[in-house]
Amino acid sequence: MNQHFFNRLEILEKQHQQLQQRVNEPTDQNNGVYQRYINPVLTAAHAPLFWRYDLNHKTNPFLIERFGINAVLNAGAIKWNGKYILMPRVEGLDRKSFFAIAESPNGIDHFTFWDYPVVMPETENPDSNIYDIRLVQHEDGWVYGLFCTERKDPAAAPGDQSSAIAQCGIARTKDLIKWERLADLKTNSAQQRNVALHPEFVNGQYAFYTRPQDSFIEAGKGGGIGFGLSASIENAEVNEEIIIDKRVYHTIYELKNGQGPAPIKTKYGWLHLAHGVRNTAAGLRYTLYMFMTHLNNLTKVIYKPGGYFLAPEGEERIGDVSNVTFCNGWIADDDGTVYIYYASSDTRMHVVVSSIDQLLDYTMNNPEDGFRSAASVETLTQLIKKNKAMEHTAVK
Ligand code: M1P
Repeated sequence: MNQHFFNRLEILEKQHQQLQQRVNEPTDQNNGVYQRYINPVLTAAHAPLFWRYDLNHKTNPFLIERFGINAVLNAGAIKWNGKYILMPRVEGLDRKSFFAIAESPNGIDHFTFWDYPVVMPETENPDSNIYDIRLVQHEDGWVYGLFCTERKDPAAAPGDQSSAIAQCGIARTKDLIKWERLADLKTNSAQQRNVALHPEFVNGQYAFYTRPQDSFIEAGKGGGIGFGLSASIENAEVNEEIIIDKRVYHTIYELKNGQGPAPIKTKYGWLHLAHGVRNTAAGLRYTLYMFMTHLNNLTKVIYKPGGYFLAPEGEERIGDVSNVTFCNGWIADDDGTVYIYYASSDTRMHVVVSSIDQLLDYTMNNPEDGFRSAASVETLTQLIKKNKAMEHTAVK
């Protein structure tokens, strides 16, 4: 009897159980738009022990971790059979990402992985890596997952082991278990990442939010978040990409931006959550921002508060790629509660809880970016004057 094996296994099982059953509490900070929570909702440590260890003491006498998980990040999200579902990018120690599904009864804690990872079929051109899925329940009856498929650049010079091509992979399902892989999205852009599918038909066609990019890392002349239509989803092809949200000098999205999850429909317009990237002396900084598009003209941005909506704080600032918040999944409940799932520093998943009313108020009433310091001072001065004026009225 290998007592060491069984002692260690008992400790591991206890730790894992405690993590899964840990109750998440709101932090004492609430900025009026959303409530942060103390604990991450999903981490590498949430991966089941039976993924990571050969649990047979004869074949693994030292109880060595055989399949390590490096990170759990950038999750798509959907409400499914009354459960809050996350479909994160699970990254092994070998750097390969794959998808797996975790469910929670309440959206803020007790996220538990399903037993098996998602088997995502390949196309005739196998993916080297797949990640960052955006899940959407489309009005055609399918649940679609749009994700980044990455392959080595066939034109890479000899010895170049890092040039890659990113494109949008498309798959669909009726049960989140069996996935049908469709052809990758075709566009006129050299590469694509951060593509999401609009939940409704537009002029009888499928509508895509795209992020054209010149190369694997650089958006370049790609310009920003694009929008385009395709008659087919089985062989999706967007021939014209209209840039609806441009990169702008001296903003939090000056270097790159990208659509987050599919937008949420409200009576005032479509609410969008996106990420913006700026450069700093310490490297790239990814924050989240919001905007709203017109209900009947999806290419028209009608509200866009200046600055970021959510940025990494505290421990969130540190990880595999530090100073990053990234969101590709949110869930709007029927009662108006909105669960926003974001990853910090390409390492773990968190939630903030908001509501449609709060997100509308924020998006429609927070000041726009004036693009100059003087404009910011003017905006601030107006707010101060308004508040000072109240000191002499009964509205206190
Ligand atoms: O490392 C930060 C993010 O970088 C990429 O996003 P983008 O294409 O907008 O730069 C993605 O690889 C994403 O997964 C990652 O979180």
